Amino acid sequence: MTIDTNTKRPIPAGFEHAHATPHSYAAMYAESISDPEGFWGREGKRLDWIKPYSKVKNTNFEFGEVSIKWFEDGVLNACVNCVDRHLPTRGSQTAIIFEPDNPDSPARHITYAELSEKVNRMANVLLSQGVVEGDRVVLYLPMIPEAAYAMLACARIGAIHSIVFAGFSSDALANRINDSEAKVLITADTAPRGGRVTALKSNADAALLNCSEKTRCLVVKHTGDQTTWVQGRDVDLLAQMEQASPDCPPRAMNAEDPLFILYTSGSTGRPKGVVHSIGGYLAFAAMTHEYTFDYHDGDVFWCTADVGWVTGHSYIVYGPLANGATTLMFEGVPTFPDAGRFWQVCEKHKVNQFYTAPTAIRALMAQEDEFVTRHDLSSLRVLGTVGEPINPEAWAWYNDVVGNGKCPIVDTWWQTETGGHLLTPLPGATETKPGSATVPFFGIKPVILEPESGKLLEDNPAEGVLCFADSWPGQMRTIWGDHQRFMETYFQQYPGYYFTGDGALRDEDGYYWITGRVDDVINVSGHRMGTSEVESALVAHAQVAEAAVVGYPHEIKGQGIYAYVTLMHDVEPSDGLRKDLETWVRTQIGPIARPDVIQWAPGLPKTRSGKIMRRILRKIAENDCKSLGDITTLADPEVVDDLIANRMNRG
Ligand code: 6R9
Repeated sequence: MTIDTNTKRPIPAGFEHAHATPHSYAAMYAESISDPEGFWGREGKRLDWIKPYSKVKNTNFEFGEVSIKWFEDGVLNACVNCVDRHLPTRGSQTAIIFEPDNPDSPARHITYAELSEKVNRMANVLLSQGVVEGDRVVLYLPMIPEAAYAMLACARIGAIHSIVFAGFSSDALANRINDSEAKVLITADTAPRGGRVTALKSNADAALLNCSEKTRCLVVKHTGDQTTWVQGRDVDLLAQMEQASPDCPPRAMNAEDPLFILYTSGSTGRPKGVVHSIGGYLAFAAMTHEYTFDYHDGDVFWCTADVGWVTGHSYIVYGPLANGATTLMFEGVPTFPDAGRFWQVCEKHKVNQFYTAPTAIRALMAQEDEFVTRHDLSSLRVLGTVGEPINPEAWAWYNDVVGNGKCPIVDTWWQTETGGHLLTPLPGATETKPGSATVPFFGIKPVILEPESGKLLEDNPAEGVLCFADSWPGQMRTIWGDHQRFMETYFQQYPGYYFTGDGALRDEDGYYWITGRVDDVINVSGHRMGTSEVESALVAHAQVAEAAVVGYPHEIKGQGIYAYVTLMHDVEPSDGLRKDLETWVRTQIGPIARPDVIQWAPGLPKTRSGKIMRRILRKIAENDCKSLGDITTLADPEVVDDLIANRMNRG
């Protein structure tokens, strides 16, 4: 069955009173573009300010002078906005529903009053450990409420949190602790996920061997599993919280002070510490959460991402809590104990908005529909996706089988750098097309440029690189410790624009379709991975001389990791060595970076100037060997024949 992707799907019934309707979207969007000061000046008021701002927007995209400031003289506290201000009206409302990995363990409902108490206590523990305003605190935690407490506790005292995804290895963790010069690491003993257990604390121990001796380690005893304990360095966080006062005055922070750092992969070099600041980020996360999901008071909102990624920051913690929502935190995985878990949890907690990644949808779609249909999903109103393009088949299954044709699908395009949604349908306002992220959010000015010349393509249809012509409050402010790299990465290639690294097509209706990354970043199950990171890990192995990594189409993951490896001259390839390299990359970066395919390459195709021709390697990995294009510039064209003859994922 081919799916018609070009005809707009009407807005389902029941969204007549949505926050945005076709008419109001058009009017509000027009205003947001013609008068950003007025528009955002009003929207900024969705937050509580200790001292209101008098300036709204002060942004400059000019290379060499890039500077992004919103609400710059305003004073506020993010934690107060997510917790304290809800207490008078919502103290006994559930703020966080915690659904544990094991379906037989009871769920926990944490009210706003309890959230306040925990966060205040944790903030006091941080203060007692010497953490002061501006200090960095690295979080290496499972999907447990303590992760949200820790984020908010940092925000309360003006410390900057940096979450490292619990699936990253100890080496990756150490790099991030060192780059951010963190004073404190917060981790947990062990993390159950999908019935398996990750030894977080022992990874943390290994990481801390390579960090400053002064780094303290606060440990959440979550499972109670035995771990080693370093006297004087390790602190039992929950025990300390019990001793601590439940009252910690919030720090008055400037809108432009950093709220968090989140490391993300780029096309070159080490992961970049993306810096988001308090006022603009929080206002944007709250506003997008409300409009994109048509969130209303009393709704139960579930974003299945991990807090280690930006999606978890904006749409598990900051956006929903700023809006006084009930947000669900799920410790487990979609397929444990079986492929019905997501839907069982939706039914159990009467979830209204459900937000997940295409990779999860594809994995579940491959199972019997009965895993879905045996559950009562009538509470669902809006379904969201994020992280990678959704293929029309997965979109249709999500729409028909999960949403029963009644739930608008919001395909939200955004990035760690953007803080929140930039391209997305709004449930009551935008007719959808399967696979398209549709139209810009309020205040967002997307453009398509010709990749080579940078020429602005104004007519429809247009295909090229996706850039943005002006700033929005949730935009990242800098790369931690390297503003020059920030400017070079995002503002140099196409002067005057923010460059996303994505390619896109704008169709006759003005709808945007993301065509994928145009740089050396691949997207594995919605996780961003720099091919250069995997290459660096491989060449760090004693038996590897050279490596080149590309993405190739993978049925479930979207993209798989394909590594071409040249061994040292005296090393023989073997299956044992292949396994060794897989394990090696896991320990260097983490399981998500493990190559799906390792092909032994006696040589790599290079230009005469020594540049690896990835275009050719991509084609071979895709089994598209007939259209290799021009290979006459290669120093040694024969290596290509060998690579084709020995390609690995035949099919
Ligand atoms: C939020 C998040 C960002 C990259 C981005 C793009 C891809 C995200 C997408 C999408 C197509 C969507 N991406 N959402 N591609 N359709 N709806 O995922 O942030 O981890 O920084 O990744 O993900 O390629 O540039 P991040």
